[in-house]
Amino acid sequence: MTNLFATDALLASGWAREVLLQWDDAGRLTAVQAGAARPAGVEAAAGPVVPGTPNLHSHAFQRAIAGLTEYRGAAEDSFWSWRTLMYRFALKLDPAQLEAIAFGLYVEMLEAGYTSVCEFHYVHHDQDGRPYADDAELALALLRAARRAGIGLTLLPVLYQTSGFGAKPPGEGQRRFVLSTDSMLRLLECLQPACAAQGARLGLAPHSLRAVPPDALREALAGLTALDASAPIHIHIAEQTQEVDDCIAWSGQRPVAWLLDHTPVDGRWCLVHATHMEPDEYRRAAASGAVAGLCPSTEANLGDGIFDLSAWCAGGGVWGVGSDSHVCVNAAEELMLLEYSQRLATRRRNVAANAAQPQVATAMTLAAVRGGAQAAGRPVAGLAVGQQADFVVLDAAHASLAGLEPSQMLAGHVFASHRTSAVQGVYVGGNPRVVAGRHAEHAQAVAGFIDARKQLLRDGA
Ligand code: NGQ
Ligand code: ZN
Repeated sequence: MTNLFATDALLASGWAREVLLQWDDAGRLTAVQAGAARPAGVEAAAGPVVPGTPNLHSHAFQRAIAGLTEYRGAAEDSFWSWRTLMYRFALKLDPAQLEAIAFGLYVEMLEAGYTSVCEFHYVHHDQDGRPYADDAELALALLRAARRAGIGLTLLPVLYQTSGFGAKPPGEGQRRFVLSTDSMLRLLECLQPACAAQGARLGLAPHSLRAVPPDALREALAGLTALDASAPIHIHIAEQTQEVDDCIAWSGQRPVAWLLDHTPVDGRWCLVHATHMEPDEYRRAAASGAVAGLCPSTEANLGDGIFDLSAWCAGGGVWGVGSDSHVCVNAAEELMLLEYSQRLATRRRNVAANAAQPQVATAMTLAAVRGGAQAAGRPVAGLAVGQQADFVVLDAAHASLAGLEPSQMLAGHVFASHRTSAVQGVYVGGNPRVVAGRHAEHAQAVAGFIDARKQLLRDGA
C-alpha cells in the first residue's frame, strides 16, 4: 500500500477534511492533499489520522523494572534511592536480555502511538565493566530490536565518565557505563554504517553535567560535529534540586545557565527534563532553539518537580515527550500528565492550548510531534510532503470517541480513554505496523520480554 484516504487528518496547520496521503517506496510522503476525492481502490482510514509521536527519551532496559520500585525502602525514598535499585538491575543485564526487553518495549510503543524512539543508551560494557569484544555489542542489540519491531530509531550512545561535579571518579555501580572520549568517538564511527543501513539516526548523549567534565564535553562535541555536523545531542539536565545545588557549589552557576554559557547550545540539542530553571534560564534556553525533553510520567514517578510549560512556550520554546523509565508507555497519557501537572501547579485549565489552537489535545499533539522530530533528527515532523509516513489511525468506534468531531476524538483519546487504547492502526514509513490495535508480533514480543525479566529477577536483581 502506498496511499490512504483520511476523512479527517491532523496536519501542521490543524484539522483537514478529505485528505489523500501518498508515499513513495522509501516511506516518505509525496502528497498530502486536503479536499481530495477518494480515488477508486484507495483504502479509507477507519478513524481520524494523526501524526505519530516521536518518543524523545528512552532507557529501554528500565522497562523491566517498571513497577518494581514502588515500595518504601529507606525512610525517605527519593530519586537517588530509586537509582541505586536501578543500577543493581543494570549490572545483571546481558545482550540477549536487553534485546528481548527492547523488542517488547518497542512493540508496546508502537501500539501506544509512538512511531519512533530516541534511545539514550548508556550500558556499554559487560557485567564486570570490561568492554565486550565488540564495543557496539549492546548498541547493536538495540538496533536489531528497533528493526524487528519496525520503529524509527535515533541512537544516542551516552558519554559517562564521573559520578559527580568536579570529576568525582565513577562508582562501582557505574562500571558498565564508563567510556573515554576517544572510545566514544570510535564507537560512533563504527555505529554510523549500521544506523544508516536501517534509516536510524546516530547522535550523542553526554549523560549529564554530573557525568561529563567540561573538557570531555568539548572534545566529544567536536568529534561528533566532525562526523555529522547536524547530529542530535541530548543531555539530562536540572532534573533534581540536588543536582542544581551541586552544580552551584562546583561552578557558582545553575546547570542550564552553566551549559548555555559554556557550550554552543542550539537546535541540535535536547535538554532532557530541564525541570529546575529560573526565569532567565527559561528565556535563554527556549531562545537557543533546543528542545525541552519532557518525561511527565517518569518525572512524577521519581519526584523530580514540575516544568513550567507556560514560561517555556512564552519564550518560543520547542518541546516533546519521552517515556524515559517506561512506567508509562503511552504517548497520549504523557500529554495528559503534562497538562495535568500544569493545572495542578497553576490552578488553571487548558494551559497548553494557545491562540492558534484552542483545542488542548490538538495543540499538544502538534507541539510534541514537532519537538520530537527535531530531537530525533529525522524527518518525522507530521503529515507533510517530505516527512515520513508515520501516523496513527484513531479508533472512531471507541466509546470515548464515537460520534464526535475529530478534535473531540483526539481530546477523548488524550484525556478520556482511561487506559484503554483508542489507537487502531499505526504506520511507520508507510508500513502498517499495528493493525486493529495489535502489532503482528505482539505475542512473541510480550513473551520474550516476560522471559527476560524472569531471568533477571531469578538472578536476584
Ligand atoms: C538514567 N534517569 O540515566 O537512567 C537516569 C538516572 C542519573 C533519569 N534521570 C541516573 N530519569 O540521572 O544519574
Ligand atoms: Zn533519562
